[in-house]
Amino acid sequence: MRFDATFPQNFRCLSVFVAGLGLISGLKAADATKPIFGPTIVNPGKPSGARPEGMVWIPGGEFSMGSGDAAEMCGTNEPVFDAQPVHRVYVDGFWMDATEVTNAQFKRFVEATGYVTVAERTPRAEDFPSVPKEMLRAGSLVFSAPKDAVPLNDVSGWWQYVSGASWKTPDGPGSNLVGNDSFPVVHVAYDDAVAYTRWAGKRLPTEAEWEFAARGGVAGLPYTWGKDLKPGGKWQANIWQGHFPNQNTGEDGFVGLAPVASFSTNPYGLSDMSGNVWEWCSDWYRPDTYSVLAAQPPPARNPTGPSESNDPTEPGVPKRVQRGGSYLCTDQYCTRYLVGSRGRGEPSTGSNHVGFRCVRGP
Ligand SMILES: [Cu+2]
Repeated sequence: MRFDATFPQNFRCLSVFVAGLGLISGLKAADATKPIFGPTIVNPGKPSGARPEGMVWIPGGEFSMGSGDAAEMCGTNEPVFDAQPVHRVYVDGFWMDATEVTNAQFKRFVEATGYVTVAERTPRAEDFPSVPKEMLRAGSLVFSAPKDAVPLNDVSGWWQYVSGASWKTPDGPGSNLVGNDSFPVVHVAYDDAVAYTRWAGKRLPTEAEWEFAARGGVAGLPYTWGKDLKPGGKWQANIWQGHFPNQNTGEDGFVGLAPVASFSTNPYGLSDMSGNVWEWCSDWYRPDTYSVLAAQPPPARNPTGPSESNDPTEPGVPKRVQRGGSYLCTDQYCTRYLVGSRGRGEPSTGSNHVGFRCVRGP
């Protein structure tokens, strides 16, 4: 539900906030002992074809997928049980965009096709019968830092539905993309991302492909770059420093979004697999996806996710998986920039911290 009079309740998972842990039924807390990550067994060989522009080869193979740290959290003290248990998964090799899709790339797509994104379309009264007509305005969610500290259990303290906000006016009417060609495109709904991938002859990654790629062939590390948050005192990703959500010190070099590839790449040559913007994956979201796979003989081969979504924190609202966290991630609120953790979003809901990247077969 991109637009609804009950805002902000339906937008909770944008950043990704979840209240009511008690609602997550059927999930058990992880054992006190750490889950064991097996080695990553990388497929040999390379594709014979030429490397597609802007993409890197992800060899695929077998790896341990999931989060090893039950202390990871999202929202006010919600541990990431949905990323457990760690289980064995196999994925075939594929090409992946080295960076998040940029404004310049998305602009070429829109110019070639005339595509109008979900955020630019005026919501139809018949789709939102309970919403007063005057509130049916095209727009999207924009992060807006409050002046002072606010309670972290109410996302309306920092998310605003801005009429007229879209990929080309990311902060709302009057804003533009001048100088921002190499920034990740934002305010893209799931359908917008899929439309772009089709035009580009690509597709969205599955969640398993995304995590295999993000781990860079290395097993069981918490971050895409290794085991320490700030090796050598240096930030490795565009996340939040300061006090969330009212004060961002920009210690990593960026207060808001960063141009893609502003930080070191992972071993596969991928940029920003942690932080900057959340990235859409093709799987439906369910918190029990991993426990279902873990109960089957390993490894799960090229998993594509459950056949339908279920998010017990918002019953009836379908969700697609998002991965990687964003520039708003912080240990004070949401640690889902960690490589094994998961996010999700309602497919028609974009915001200024959600984007995507594409993959394609060899
Ligand atoms: Cu986060």
